[in-house]
Amino acid sequence: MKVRVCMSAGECARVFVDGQEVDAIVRGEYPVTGDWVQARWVEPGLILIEEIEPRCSKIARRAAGRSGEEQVLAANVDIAFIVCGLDGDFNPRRIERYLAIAYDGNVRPVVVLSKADACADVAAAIEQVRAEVLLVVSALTGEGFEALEAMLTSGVTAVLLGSSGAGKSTILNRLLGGERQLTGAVRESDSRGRHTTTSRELIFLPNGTAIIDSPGIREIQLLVSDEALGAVFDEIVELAAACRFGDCTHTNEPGCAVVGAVADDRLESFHKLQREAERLRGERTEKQRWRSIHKAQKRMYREREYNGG
Ligand SMILES: Nc1nc2c(ncn2[C@@H]2O[C@H](COP(=O)(O)OP(=O)(O)O)[C@@H](O)[C@H]2O)c(=O)[nH]1
Ligand SMILES: [Mg+2]
Ligand SMILES: [Zn+2]
Repeated sequence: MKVRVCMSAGECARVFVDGQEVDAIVRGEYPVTGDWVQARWVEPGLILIEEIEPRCSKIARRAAGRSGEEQVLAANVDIAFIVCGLDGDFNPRRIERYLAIAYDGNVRPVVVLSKADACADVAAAIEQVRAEVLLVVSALTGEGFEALEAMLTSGVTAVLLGSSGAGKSTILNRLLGGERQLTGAVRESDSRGRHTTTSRELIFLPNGTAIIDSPGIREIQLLVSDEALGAVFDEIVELAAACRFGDCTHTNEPGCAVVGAVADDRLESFHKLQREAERLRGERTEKQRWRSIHKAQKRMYREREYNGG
């Protein structure tokens, strides 16, 4: 049977079977929250996950640590709410990173500027964000929730992205009308990265919308395509068509149509993310190359053993 994963922790997971959460064990590749999987009962109350269905979309980043691999955080997501507080959390550059991740994973991004009640000049903040869809909300007053709820129709899967303290769980609680997710006060210097939300978990709103609340992602390294970056910085791509040189890097070339037309910090951000994505993609292919060499080597040794040395 085909069921959906609502929580994943390596070899163990939880899945939805007929609206009930059931424990599961995994044979083979580990699934992530939101995955559809082929599974069967092994005993009452325990499911065996045998195979992961191909993913339609994903939220992924470069894994922390040295592996350099892609780490998928959530699968089969329709909308990514990129939550950014209009308090000290506000950071347009971070929003650009999340936008790139969403576009790269084939997920529709919606920027949600939260804690509107805590901001004196919302218009000035909006001015600094470029997004196809942008909502301003306050979980305290309920401002903006009508627009938010209008996007959450039955059958939709949404994920809440944003740094720790952005207000994700508070938004989810208000949508649920209860206290399902733990919320926590913003820690001033959260250097050890303890999060109040500890696991990505898929839960359902009463109308059938699936929502994945994620713990604040501390480090978001961009393992994304140039196309995804182009979607984030679409105005730069558009302007670049008028640059004198086809391979203009928009740094110091004569006849550049981008420099001067785009805010300096935004162009700087574009260059920075482009360099980062290029570097990480390069590292990844290098790692893959070595891995396949090692595999081939092992195969060779094995064959030699079979053939008597
Ligand atoms: N003033 C104000 N504070 C909020 C709002 N939403 C969340 N907060 C506060 O921000 C802090 C972090 O919220 P939380 O939902 O736990 O953030 P998360 O880490 O993104 O899940 C908590 O102290 C909340 O009370 C809001 O709309 N207005
Ligand atoms: Mg939270
Ligand atoms: Zn240029």
